Amino acid sequence: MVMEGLGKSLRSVLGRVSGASQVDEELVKDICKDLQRALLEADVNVRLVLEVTNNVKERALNEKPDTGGSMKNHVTKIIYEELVKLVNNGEGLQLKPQTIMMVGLYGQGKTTTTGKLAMYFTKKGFSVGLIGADVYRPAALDQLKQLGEKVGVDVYGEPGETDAAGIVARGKEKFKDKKIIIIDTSGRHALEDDLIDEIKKIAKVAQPDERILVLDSQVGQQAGPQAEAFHNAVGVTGVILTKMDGTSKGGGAISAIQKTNARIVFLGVGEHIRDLEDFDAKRFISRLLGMGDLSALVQLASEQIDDQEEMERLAKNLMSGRFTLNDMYAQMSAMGKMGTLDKIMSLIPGMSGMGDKIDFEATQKRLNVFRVIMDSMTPEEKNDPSLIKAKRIERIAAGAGVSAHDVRELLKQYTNSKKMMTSVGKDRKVRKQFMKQMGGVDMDALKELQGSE
Ligand SMILES: Nc1nc2c(ncn2[C@@H]2O[C@H](COP(=O)(O)OP(=O)(O)OP(=O)(O)O)[C@@H](O)[C@H]2O)c(=O)[nH]1
Ligand SMILES: [Mg+2]
Repeated sequence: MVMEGLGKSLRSVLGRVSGASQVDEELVKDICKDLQRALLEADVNVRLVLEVTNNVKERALNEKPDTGGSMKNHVTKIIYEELVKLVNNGEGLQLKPQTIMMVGLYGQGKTTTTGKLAMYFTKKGFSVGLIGADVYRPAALDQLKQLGEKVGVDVYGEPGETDAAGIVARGKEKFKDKKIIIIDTSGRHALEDDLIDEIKKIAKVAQPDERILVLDSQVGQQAGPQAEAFHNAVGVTGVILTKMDGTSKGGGAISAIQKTNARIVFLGVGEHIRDLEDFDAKRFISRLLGMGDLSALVQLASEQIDDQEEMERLAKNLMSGRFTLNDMYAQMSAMGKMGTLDKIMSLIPGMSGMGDKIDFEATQKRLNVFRVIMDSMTPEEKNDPSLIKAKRIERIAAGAGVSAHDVRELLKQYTNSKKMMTSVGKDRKVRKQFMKQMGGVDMDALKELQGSE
């Protein structure tokens, strides 16, 4: 499988759910098979795979969707929740005096992350000492010293010394008054016996409370074997996934935590020492599944949209190329409720920048005027505003007690909206996204997803 295979195959499982015309037992079973395949290919332990898929099956068939929620959202939500459980392997690093040893292959981010952790613990009020035990790469100690300087913590190292375990022993002695000691070790391009021997020796001397595997999130399928090798050597207790600011969605991490039975403690999200993020299983899975920033979307939605039916109708009309004044009204009022369209669009993968900025208050005011004007129209006119010419404009304005200018404003707005909506409707990919987000997704179910937080 290609890199990021897991995220991709999981997204295709969800795609099958949302693309199905009907969710029945047959489909649930089929989807569970796909889910099984996806997880097994990611090296997830067979027992756990069965647990996940059995839970999904059992819950999908027996639990009732939330009131008003669709079966599709119900199943999507269950898959999401079971995956969250799968990566939720325990708490982050404890705030107590401890020795932490960093391990990982070349360039994964060990040294950078050592600096980030130093900053993290310093901020929490702990005294921190760093030990540079990378005797493999000549510049390694300087890199660590620079980081130590930035954070304002002491760094112990012995330039030219080749016995890493010896450095660690002396460093621990030197830092015996420090609450937190973090040991940076060397990496290799590939798993090699001398690296494994070295970190075993270091671990023996250091007796670290935490053995943290630093893993570049781009590693993908290689994550499993790497994690396993380090785990066999020193017993990995935690994983930090780095470079999550890149394009990778971190699918390989699931294999890594399965192989080590460890938990993910942090995510590295940039080159700067500040770029360390607490691991949040829900956010992580949302990202892996390509659901955009679900929690942000849900927050917006909870500010309220209840006219799901309206949106579904609108989305359907869009598909058929129809767009009436009533549609525009529904669309505007839904957007008014949700804040700015722009904000929403930016949360949907592939849709950022699609929306015009719509001011909530101004929208409400205009809507009130539009409502009055539309009440003076015949159903025929509302369905086909192109019928409305000069004479009708006069009549409608008089009936609504507004100026002809106001009526023209409404018609102009309609023409613009229609243009935008038909351009959305024409692009198949965009239309699918739009349908999914506006029509197919039950906002209540989304809210529910985050409800337990
Ligand atoms: N964008 C981004 N870059 C990162 C992150 N973490 C580390 N890097 C970069 O990755 C590169 C390698 O990081 P190092 O910390 O030197 O990796 P290492 O594991 O210590 O490498 P060796 O000591 O050579 O084995 C550097 O250019 C870092 O700036 C991250 O979370 N995001
Ligand atoms: Mg390094």
